Amino acid sequence: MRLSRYFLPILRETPKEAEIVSHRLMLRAGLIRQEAAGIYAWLPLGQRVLMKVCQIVREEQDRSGAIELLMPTIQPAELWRESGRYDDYGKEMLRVEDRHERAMLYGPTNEEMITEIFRAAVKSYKQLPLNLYHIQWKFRDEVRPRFGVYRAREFLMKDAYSFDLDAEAARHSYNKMFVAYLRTFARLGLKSIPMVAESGPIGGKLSHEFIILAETGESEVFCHRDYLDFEVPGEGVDFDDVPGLARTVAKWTSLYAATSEKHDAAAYGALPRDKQVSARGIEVGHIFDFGTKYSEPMKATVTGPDGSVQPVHMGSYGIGPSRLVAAVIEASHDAAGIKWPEAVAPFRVGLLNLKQGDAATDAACEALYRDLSAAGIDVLYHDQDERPGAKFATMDLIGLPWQLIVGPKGLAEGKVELKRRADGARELVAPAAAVARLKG
Ligand code: 5CA
Repeated sequence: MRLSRYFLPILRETPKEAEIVSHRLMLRAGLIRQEAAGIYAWLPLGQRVLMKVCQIVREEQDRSGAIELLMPTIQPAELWRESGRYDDYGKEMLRVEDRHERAMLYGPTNEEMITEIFRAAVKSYKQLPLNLYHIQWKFRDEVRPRFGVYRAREFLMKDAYSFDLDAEAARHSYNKMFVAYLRTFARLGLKSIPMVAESGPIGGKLSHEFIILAETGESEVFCHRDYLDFEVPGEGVDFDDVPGLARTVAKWTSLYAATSEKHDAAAYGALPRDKQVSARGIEVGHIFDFGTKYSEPMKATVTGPDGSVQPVHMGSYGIGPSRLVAAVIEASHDAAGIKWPEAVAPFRVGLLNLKQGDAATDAACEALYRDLSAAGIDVLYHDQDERPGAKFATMDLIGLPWQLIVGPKGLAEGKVELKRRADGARELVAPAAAVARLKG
């Protein structure tokens, strides 16, 4: 992509309203723009990151055996009257009326709708287990939307819903999501810790929040330090291995870890001093096992092996991809801007032409742009007429993992500069060698 033909509205000034670094950087780097309180447009650069986060979430859901579908954002109130949540949800729910004066709502979550889809099609235990998920916008009329997309009113959620014959099978479905979550956050370059949590309006007794430790986190959390060094299950993890997954989950829940709502000061106090971590955290995922809370009132039943008809056991599993974009920035930035991990970077390479209009420099940049693009590498080519200093500042701000810096001085010696954003490491190499390095 040539910057001259792209849409990247960079802000030179730090926006006053932004209290935390990810919000400031997202506004400045032209990732998002606020359209109303807690409601954001995703600009092209932000959209690319969001889609990359979604793709990783999707791959790990699919790997665990979950199946993707897509439910609407607008739901009929009737469904929520069936579960009894229509009145419970209160002011957080955005209620609308259609032209026929039917009560509708903008979905804050989808337990009711997925239960309706399930009960229309599944009648026998032989069709279980089943886990259906979608990635769709949600609306919650939060009292205090803040920190940009971190706590928004409209936000993207991956929500998965599992269906099983009994509580034991449901536990395995829960464990599958638990492990898929550990893998998902690790692939995003984040260290997540599952913590015992309150289940709130979703319900159920068993629930874990996946927390990223960060100073700006909204939650107060307490955990055992050893979690920070636990190994995340690899790509080859067998999601059908019931005892194997149970062991992994047992290990990841064996030590103390709780959010403030579930904090047990005595249990925490009993940990050795040097193992106590009391910190702030960002909730990036939340999983729930709520048994028959929805299937019973909504009559989502299956015939079991013994011929009896019984309500299915359910769980739901949420991840916030839009919040994750902010969480990745909170975890990876410096004073100059964002440092995207390769996995979610909007482009892999920024190509900087330090002397736009100089025939040799232009030609070298064009050749690099062509060769990198041909190799399938996403390049953002800064081909505008700006001072080198301004180009460096823009590239550091938007945080692409690699900068390829091309100027007349280096070219005179047959060299270009390759800079790694993560640690600022620089290398002078021949243009062909730079391409080879970036391909590798
Ligand atoms: N139905 C369940 C699980 S599918 C559910 O709604 N869970 S939740 O309320 O915990 O939300 C799931 C995830 O969505 C959270 O872990 C968080 O990452 C994200 N999320 C929730 N509220 C917001 C918000 N206001 N802004 C951004 N992300 C949010």
